[in-house]
Amino acid sequence: MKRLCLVLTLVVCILGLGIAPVLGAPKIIRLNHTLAPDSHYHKGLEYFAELIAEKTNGEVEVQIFHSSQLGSERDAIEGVILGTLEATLVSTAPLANFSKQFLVFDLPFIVKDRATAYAALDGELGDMMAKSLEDKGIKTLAFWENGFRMLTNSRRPIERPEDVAGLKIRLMENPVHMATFRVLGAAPVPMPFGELFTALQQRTVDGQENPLVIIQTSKFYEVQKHLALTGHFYAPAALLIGQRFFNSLTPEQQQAIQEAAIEARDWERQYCIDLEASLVAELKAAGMEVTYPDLDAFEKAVQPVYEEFEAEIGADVIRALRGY
Ligand code: EAX
Repeated sequence: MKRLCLVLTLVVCILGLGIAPVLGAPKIIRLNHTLAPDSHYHKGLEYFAELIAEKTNGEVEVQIFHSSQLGSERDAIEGVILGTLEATLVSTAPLANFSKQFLVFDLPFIVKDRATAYAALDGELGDMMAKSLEDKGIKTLAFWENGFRMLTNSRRPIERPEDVAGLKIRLMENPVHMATFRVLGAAPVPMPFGELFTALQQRTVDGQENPLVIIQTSKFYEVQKHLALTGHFYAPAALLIGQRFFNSLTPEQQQAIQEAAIEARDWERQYCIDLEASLVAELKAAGMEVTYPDLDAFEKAVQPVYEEFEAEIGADVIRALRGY
């Protein structure tokens, strides 16, 4: 009898220990991204976390891991699929390895201005892209902005497409991006972002391409002399959360997260726009030499990429993004 009491007490204690933190403690969303703590992603995510804390009265907490602390963008997407990571903010380019619906945004010069990109991402095209991830267990909360990508390198100023030939350029893992630089005669090197600074520093690659805000906050100006304002790709960012995790939350918590994702999206997009005006001057002051290449010539030079991918992406989808 005594022993039974002891066992029962133990069981109650163990159960109690297990349940108490669950009842009292917040639900944790661990969110990984690859950029620096002063990047547009991180600032937007801090606001996102604040909004969620407010809207759920602290029931849900977002813990942000910057600088690829929990892995590359591909690792993070896989983590969200497997449920080993709750959420991530990634460029849409690596998502093309999981769903072809994303490829259209990777075409060079397809997005001419932000208003067009936002209308497409917040409308039918964005819905289609989000839907294509659902059967993988990924819920897309919103499309944020990474930005218009600019080319940097350590070898020479870029004015014309021919200047790119022969350069080793690090790219995101994306078939359309790779094809674009191959058509320009460059040697494309796919590599996770977390390895990029060292690769540039050690000259394993000659150059890379990223939005100005990343060139600034990841300090690429320390290891790259030449900046060409090409804006050749527009990179959206996708805020992703695991569907199974999301389903484990109450409807009120789910709504709070969804609202916060949209509010923080608008905040982050505006932050990017406001910042852009000053970035060229700042990068010049940091020692970069800036060129304004012949963009018509670049656009003409990369036309074969459209032919290469038209069948795979769909002529109607390409037209939809071009004509929004
Ligand atoms: O999504 O890998 C890249 O160059 C991306 O711009 C970065 O990871 C942010």
